[in-house]
Amino acid sequence: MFLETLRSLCLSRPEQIAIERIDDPTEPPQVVRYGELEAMVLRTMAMLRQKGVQPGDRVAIQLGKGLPFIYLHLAAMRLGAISLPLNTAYTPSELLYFLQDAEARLFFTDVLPQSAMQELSMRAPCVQEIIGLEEEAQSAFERLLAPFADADAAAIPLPDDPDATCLMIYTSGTTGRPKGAELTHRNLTANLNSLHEAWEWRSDDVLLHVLPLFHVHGLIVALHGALNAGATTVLLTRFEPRQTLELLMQRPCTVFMGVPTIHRRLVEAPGAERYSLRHMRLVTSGSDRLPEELFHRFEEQFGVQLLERYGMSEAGMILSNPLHGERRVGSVGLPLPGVEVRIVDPESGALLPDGQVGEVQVRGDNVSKGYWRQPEKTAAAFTPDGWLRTGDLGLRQPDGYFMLKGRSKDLIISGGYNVYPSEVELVLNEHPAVEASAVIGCPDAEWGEQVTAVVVLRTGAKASPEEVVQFCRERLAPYKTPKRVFFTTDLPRNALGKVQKSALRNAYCQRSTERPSHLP
Ligand code: MCA
Repeated sequence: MFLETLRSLCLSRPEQIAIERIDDPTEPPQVVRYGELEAMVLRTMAMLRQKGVQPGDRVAIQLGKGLPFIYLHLAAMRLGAISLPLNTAYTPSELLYFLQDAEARLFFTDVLPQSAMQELSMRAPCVQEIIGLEEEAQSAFERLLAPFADADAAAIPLPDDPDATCLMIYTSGTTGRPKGAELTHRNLTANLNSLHEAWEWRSDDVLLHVLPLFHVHGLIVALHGALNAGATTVLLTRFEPRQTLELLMQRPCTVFMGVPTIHRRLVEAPGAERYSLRHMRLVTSGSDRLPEELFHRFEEQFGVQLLERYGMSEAGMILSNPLHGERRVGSVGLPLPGVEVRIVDPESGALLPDGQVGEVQVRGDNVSKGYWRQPEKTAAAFTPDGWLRTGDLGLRQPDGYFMLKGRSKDLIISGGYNVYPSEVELVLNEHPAVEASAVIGCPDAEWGEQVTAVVVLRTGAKASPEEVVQFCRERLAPYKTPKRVFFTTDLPRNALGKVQKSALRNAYCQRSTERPSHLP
């Protein structure tokens, strides 16, 4: 199991550098060796235990990218509890939902002001303690751990049930509120083993980590991937293209993972032509479709070919282009070791022959057991014979490479983040002037897709696009907030009354932002 592998690495190679945290690249990094990582995780476990954390309890973590996040996450899982990472951009009303739904026992945050914490503690009484690391999280965390020695927790055995949930990642859905995908020790371990084999992780790898830690991509694929191999993670707390290129060259780094928006910002960074990444053995792209033109531009500019792969929160990594062999443009590659992938007619459930587009379905030890306290949604997510329905459409080529061809679910991917239109529409519809709304993704060079709202106002009501955006901003994380708002008098609907989003995309996506947005 992953935690066992990590503990053995910490004990056998205590001097190896696990993490170099870089906040300001002009200052020396904060270095944590594997031996220190183990000691800090043990102290954090002692602190959590003293706060009453029991196996199965949810520990919610909404902390900026740094060491306290990593210690808490690993410590919670090692106690048999469930780590629940939360996006630092979530607004208090989004947080309230997650804390209540998960019935989190503890909630660590370094982003909320005191007033918001007080309000949350009143409205989410299930949370026994909200621990605000309000100033510099690092020093506040050290003070929190001061009374605890690593020996206090050294005797706590590793969790022994591989099928116990250890991590919960909230994903939204086409209907209703977000749901927590439960990932078990077996899921995490299976995924890491697949990636270790496919990408040939090595202990002398140096990963430059620029992704957020609260998603599967940055947490499992990147951070866990490096830790599981005994490699070094250079943890850059904020992605900035020039700093990233500098570090990749000068450190030098061997592995880098990004989403297309990040790769685009790298190729477009001023002076990017001065950088070569030929020394790097693995630069991956995921979380969103990689445009063909970007694949070529990246290679021409930096001398290294991007490796595109495909995954989702419920299953970790599923398909990957090969490390050796053809990285096919426009393809997400081949099933990872231990992962089965098939293409099925979404209506009849029949297996489709190569070349035909159908739903991508996946099975393997990497796949989540389901959604937290949502037996109906869990049942709907799986076929009767145990395959996870991804909701993505794709085909298999005769030589085994898979290509994605769209989505059967109503989902927008913006800068690598999933945005479910229904969640944004629910908020828009709460606005007193809004009669109805529909949210669509419009193609966008920077973000891949741009969240766009088309709104019908109540008779006689008035609102400006800026007001509507502001209303959303107060209730939704910035990446979900519509970047453009158009007003119309009617939404196109089919005979069943369902809004025809493709008609809206045709009507609005080409419209320039300069055009007054109140015109239909
Ligand atoms: C930031 N903003 C965004 C996004 N990110 N808006 C739309 N989409 C986004 N993705 C907002 C900011 O809050 C800000 O809003 C404005 O856009 C400009 O922000 P900027 O400073 O340019 O953005 P940034 O902070 O530099 O972030 C861009 C980013 C980031 C680095 C590309 O979005 C990112 O780290 N994306 C990766 C997401 C990821 O890891 N996804 C994995 C999940 P305002 O001006 O209003 O404040 S999917 C996954 O895990 C699956 C399993 C998988 O397969 O990988």
